[in-house]
Amino acid sequence: MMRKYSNPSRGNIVLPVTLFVLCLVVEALNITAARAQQFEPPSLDGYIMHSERDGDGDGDGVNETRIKQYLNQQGDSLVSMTTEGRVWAWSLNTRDSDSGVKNYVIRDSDCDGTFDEVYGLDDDFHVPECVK
Ligand SMILES: [Ca+2]
Ligand SMILES: [Ca+2]
Repeated sequence: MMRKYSNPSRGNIVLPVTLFVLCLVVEALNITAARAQQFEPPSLDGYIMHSERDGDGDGDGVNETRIKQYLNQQGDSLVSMTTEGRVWAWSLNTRDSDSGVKNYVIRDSDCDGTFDEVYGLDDDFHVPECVK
């Protein structure tokens, strides 16, 4: 039995190395999670359709995007952007974004049905290539 523990140094080294590798893996997973974000599309509860128009989502002069605006009683605005039957963005513009829900735009950048990017209302965002 004693021979088994005659050279304990190997075990002492392996454990820290294993912990180090584990830390790297956990770190890599954290980075992956931060990049592949998921945003839930907003609920239309309390909202009614206000207007509908076509817009140019990429600046090429062709209005390829159907833009539907919904309003609730407070005057908060939800806007959906649809191209080729696919909703690729939602934006929320509330009357009181200082104390209430923050305004945002979410975009499905790769047409997989998950909204994976978030923008501010003043940010540039375009119709994704995959819906064109
Ligand atoms: Ca266009
Ligand atoms: Ca996506």
